Amino acid sequence: RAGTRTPQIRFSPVSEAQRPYLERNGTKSSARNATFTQASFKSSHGGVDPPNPTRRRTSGVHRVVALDVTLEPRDVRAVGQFGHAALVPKDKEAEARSRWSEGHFNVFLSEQIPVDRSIPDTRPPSCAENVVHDDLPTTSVIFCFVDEVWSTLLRSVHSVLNRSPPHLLKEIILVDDCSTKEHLKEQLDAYVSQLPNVRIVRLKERQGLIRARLAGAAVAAGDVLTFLDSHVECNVGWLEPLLERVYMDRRKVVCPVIEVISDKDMSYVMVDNFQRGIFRWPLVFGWSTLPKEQIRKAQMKDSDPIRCPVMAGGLFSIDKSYFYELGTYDKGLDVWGGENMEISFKIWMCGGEIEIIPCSRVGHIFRGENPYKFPKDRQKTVERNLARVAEVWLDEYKDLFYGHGYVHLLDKSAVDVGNLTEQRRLRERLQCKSFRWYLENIYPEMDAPVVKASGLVFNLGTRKCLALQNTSLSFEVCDLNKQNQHFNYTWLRLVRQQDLCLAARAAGTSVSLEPCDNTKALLRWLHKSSNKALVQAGSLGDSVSVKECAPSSPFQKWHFTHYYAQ
Ligand code: LR7
Ligand code: MN
Repeated sequence: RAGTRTPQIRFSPVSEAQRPYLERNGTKSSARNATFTQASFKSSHGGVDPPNPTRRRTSGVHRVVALDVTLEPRDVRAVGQFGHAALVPKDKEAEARSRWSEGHFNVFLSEQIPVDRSIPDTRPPSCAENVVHDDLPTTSVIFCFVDEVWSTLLRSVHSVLNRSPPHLLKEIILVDDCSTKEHLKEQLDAYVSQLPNVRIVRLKERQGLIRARLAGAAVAAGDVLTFLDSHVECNVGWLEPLLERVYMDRRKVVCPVIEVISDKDMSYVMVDNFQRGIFRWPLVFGWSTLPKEQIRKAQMKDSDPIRCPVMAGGLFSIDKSYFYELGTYDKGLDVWGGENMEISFKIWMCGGEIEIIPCSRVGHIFRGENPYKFPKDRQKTVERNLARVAEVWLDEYKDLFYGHGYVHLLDKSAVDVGNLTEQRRLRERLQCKSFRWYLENIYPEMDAPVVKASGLVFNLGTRKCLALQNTSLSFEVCDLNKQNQHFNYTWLRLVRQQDLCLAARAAGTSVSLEPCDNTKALLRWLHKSSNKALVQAGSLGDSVSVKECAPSSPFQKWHFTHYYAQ
């Protein structure tokens, strides 16, 4: 089997002769010229502080070209070579099917494919014009894994060894998050001991990917941390463009284009250009194509960096000292999920940037299910992580998170999100901007009204409006100028005027007013609208009292002046 033979490894200190990676661009600019100093900026800009003291202003001098290992693969006739789809022979189909659950992808096929197979160079042609500096920072590549499949873990490692300039690759750190599979013990130690600069950190207890990454970062010696999932294939020239951006500005956190390695046939599939990472409520990650208008206006080339409101999470490079400046991840996040949102909001709100670099491409096996166990319930783990993120970073917008299916998390007796003091203090200390600023400036396309409806609350039966007199409710002739007739209908279904909310104590009693409290179910009102004009509130009666719902009664139909969202 091709996959199990030890491939050739090209890894040694860089020498001039051994640099097919970097091609001189003709210019004679020295490395020192490339370093931008604060003082020189000030003197050439009339004493004005630079926008970012770490930003470099000169361009690089080298082109990034393909490595020969990619162009001339060992064993050209092997299965899956060149990133082609592989086929399971008819008589092996049952075996392939039975092994699927080992990794929730075609584990059988992966094992047939060389661990150092070649894949197509999918970089946009315009990347050929891109140049990088010859004094880029070094990086530590960190793979954390739990019970990863042998062949994919090795293919991930070999793709880094074979396609990274040795002088930029400080080391590869494998963090074993307390795996139980036998092949990840002595067998892995033995294999890794033959590889240059690859080390294993073993965690005694299962930590989850967030704290496992931190264990890797803690021992990393490179200038930049590069995190990767443990089932990837780095493409030619993937590393230099990432390091170049970090070198230009250490507050840039950069991601490769994440391409698809098919879970079924292991083929390497190129993805569309101009994709960026976004989220939808309730903090669900997704991809979206940049608006055509924006591409045209900015005259963007397909090789230009793409600013992303959020990152996918698994594949990125970040300056090591900047990572620590940002307080790394919230260490209270468990196992899987939410950490991509946390670090994304933190980066943008606290002065950094997230970019996808189209000239850097890495394939990833997207799996339908997590192939490992969650120590606690999966759903509960992920939602608790997200609630931590919402509580620290979302300000008044956290109601949108809870309002989109997570109201139950507000019941503090049922869910313990843990202590958030440290996270909130960090946000304070870094003087991070508000979530509102983030939405307006980084993700303006996001439709995120803080309330669902507002204005006067018109009753179709009395043809009057709700009004707050002292601390009790009454009907008044509608008047937009009267502030006591203005209410908000929130994402958590509260009908509120400042700090007071309508409460439904019991059927037959009048509607009372109580201090607003998102955790109290008796303050929540169901307000459905099949179309925006006609509205039916569950239980407000004609004397502003609570009654049995009577869907046909006009006295139970209500209408707000403005609707922002359904
Ligand atoms: O307890 C764990 N300990 C671990 O070490 C759980 C996982 N892990 C390892 C695991 O072996 C793997 O190498 O952590 C890595 C990521 O886990 P995956 O591959 O199960 O995650 P994913 O690819 O399904 O999910 C994406 O979202 C995650 C949210 O926590 C992480 O940020 C993943 O890194 C991230 N993956 C990507 O961004 C790749 C592109 C996917 C997309 C979109
Ligand atoms: Mn993954």
